[in-house]
Amino acid sequence: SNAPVNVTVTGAAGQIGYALLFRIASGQLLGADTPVKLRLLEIPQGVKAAEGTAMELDDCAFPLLQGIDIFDDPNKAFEGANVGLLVGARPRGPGMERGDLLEANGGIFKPQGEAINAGAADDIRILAVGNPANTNALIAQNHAPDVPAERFTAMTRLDHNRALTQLAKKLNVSINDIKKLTIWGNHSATQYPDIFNAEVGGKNAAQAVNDQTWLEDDFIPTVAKRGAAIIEARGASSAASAANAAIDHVYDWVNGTPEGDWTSAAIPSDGSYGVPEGLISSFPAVSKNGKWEIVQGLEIGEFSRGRIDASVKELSEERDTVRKLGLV
Ligand code: NAX
Repeated sequence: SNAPVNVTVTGAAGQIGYALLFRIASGQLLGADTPVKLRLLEIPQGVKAAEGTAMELDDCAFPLLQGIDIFDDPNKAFEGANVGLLVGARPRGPGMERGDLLEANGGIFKPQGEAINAGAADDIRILAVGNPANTNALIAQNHAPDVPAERFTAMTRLDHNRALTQLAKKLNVSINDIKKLTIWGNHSATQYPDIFNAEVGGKNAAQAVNDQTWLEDDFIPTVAKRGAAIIEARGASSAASAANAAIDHVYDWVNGTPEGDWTSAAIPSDGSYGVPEGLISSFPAVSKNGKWEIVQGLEIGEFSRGRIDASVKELSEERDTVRKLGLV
């Protein structure tokens, strides 16, 4: 008898959308007791495919799914939204510079931010998945001045999950033995997966690995370039794993992270760890009472400092670019 939660998904007809919607409708996004209503946003050319996916969702007869509406207007799609998964984005085309990419995505995330500001529910929570995810989240946030800034987040959970598996394989342990791993910075090739504060079976993970060459030449590039490796192998970019990470991020945000561990989420910086205030940067994060908090007081060694600073510098540059374009 819980009230249904309105979940708006943009880019619903895309490949991540296809991997995501069935899991939301089955209760994995919010929990097995929470009914959901889906609000799908597509561009006009994508509406028919979204209708096809909606037919399949109907055919699953999910007990928790209380409705599906499809829109090509962001103002309608975000009306009453409690959760917004911003998946649809403009991919980098041939010859496109980073500035062009940011500008093209500004054309998507600015009106979506305005629509969120105008019509979303008071408890709206936003996760930007579409790339460049951190800066897209920043653009939307800047056009939703009435929504608390902390409600705008971007996804680095896929990077976090990738790092967990790589570390577990190296140490020949279970995923469940690893705690307190962190992805810092931008969801891009500059991201920094940090094992220096991580634990394996209660011991320090970096000491357990004790192999700086593996760390620098194998682990970090494998995690950071995993997206490209998936494209190379699959002939298409990560979809089911990206959808899975979006589910993990929102589930933890709403339901809380487990005691004695943290996860990684790109959330607005309060200046912690030298990350300029306001940047939506990945941090070690716990969720308590429905809010993300940055884990404080971690020791950052010289190696980590350099890597974090490099990724944060890239985020600052992206912010400068979208400022010049008048998008934030
Ligand atoms: P697809 O191209 O399969 O789907 C994107 C969908 O978005 C399309 O159906 C398109 O019609 C729709 N769309 C475009 N503009 C829209 C708008 N203004 N409003 C609503 N819908 C719109 O891409 P897919 O593989 O699903 O990936 C989606 C995004 O996720 C990409 O930007 C991709 O780079 C990003 N990713 C982010 C990841 C992360 O970890 N943060 C990992 C996976 C993925 O690469």
